[in-house]
Amino acid sequence: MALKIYGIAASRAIRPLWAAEELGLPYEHLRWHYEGPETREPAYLAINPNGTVPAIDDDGVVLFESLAITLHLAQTRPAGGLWRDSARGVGEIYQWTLWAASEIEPLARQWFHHTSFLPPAQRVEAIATSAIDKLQQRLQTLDRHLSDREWLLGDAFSVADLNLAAVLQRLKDMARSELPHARAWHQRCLARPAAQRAWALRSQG
Ligand SMILES: N[C@@H](CCC(=O)N[C@@H](CS)C(=O)NCC(=O)O)C(=O)O
Repeated sequence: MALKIYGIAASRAIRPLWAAEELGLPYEHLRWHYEGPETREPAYLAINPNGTVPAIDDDGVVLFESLAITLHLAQTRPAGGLWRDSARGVGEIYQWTLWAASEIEPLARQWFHHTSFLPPAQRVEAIATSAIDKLQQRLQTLDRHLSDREWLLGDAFSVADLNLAAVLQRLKDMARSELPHARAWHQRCLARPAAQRAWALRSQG
């Protein structure tokens, strides 16, 4: 098959899986766990030297970094509707994707690790509290932006929505205020049939 997606769905591999489902792409899903053993083998390290998931091999284009992968899939299949052909549209796709990666994901990760993921003895409450507090101001920014539009770029779903919604997958648990527009947008994103199909893969490992 032309497109291979490496990594179990219960990982950041959900992002390329969701993108592939949105675009209607046939793909081979290599359900490898981020703890190994396959991702520790030289054959996988030649694909992703970080040893992390996800990675893809798109007919010879080999990439790691989940959000770079979704951008690549969207851009190379413009008929799929996730990309834009205007300078403004492309700029906004990068803006929201980099905002997700740099302003949201590190804080969301700190909060999740220090409330749930790490063994209790390794959790530091002060790190979780500081992260969740900083996130609130950014979530308010998102809520204001979405107050007069359905999707990040306006009236149609794009890869920017996919990327930010996936990074904010625990939005409901992270929000400390009403955030009506952000919550409604997040529900719209996750209710999409392609998102549902991708998330269903998580129960299959
Ligand atoms: N920034 C990378 C992070 C990749 C990453 O850390 N993936 C986790 C799974 S969600 C992983 O493979 N962890 C295993 C490890 O760090 O060894 C991306 O977005 O693709």
